[in-house]
Amino acid sequence: MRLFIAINFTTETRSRLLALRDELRARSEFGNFSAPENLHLTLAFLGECDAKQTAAAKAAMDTISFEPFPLSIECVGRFRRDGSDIWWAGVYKDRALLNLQQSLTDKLISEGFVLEKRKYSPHITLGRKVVADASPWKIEPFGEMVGKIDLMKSERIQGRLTYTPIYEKREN
Ligand code: 2AM
Repeated sequence: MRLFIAINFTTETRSRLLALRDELRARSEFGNFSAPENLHLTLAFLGECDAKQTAAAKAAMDTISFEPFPLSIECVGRFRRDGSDIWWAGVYKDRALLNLQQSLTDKLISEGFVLEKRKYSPHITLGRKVVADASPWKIEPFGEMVGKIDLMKSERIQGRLTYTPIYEKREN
């Protein structure tokens, strides 16, 4: 199973993200844009996991603790790629979010996972392979309180990228 740990959003936040996605799409010549149900914020990408690793990921989630914290979406930006870019909604680097991501990744590493070493850059992917006549822009911030993180399974079902929550950890 291909797994990652993420924050999922309320219907309200999701629809505001969709409006950003649509604005981006309107300015684009081309792009694979995220399906509404696929909008999320990744905390850690685990990759292909067997049953033992899946159990270890759940154990890591169980051992961390966090208080509810505000998540704020503040801009639309991109990662430059040759010819086409990944566009995303940028998330404010709130101390509580960074602490949660750090304690989770520390725990996962101690459980034996090999994780990406790049500095965490919290983003919600809106589109991939995007060719757009646009520059990153700031938005009126919006967001929600976060009180839960999910272990997500990623798979292709009839060619469609599908993410399914398989385990959750709530604030405590
Ligand atoms: P992305 O949106 O920037 O591609 C599921 O693929 C989630 O895990 C996505 O949010 C994706 O981020 C993230 N992810 C992080 N590292 C990844 C990797 N090496 N391969 C695929 N997805 C990765």
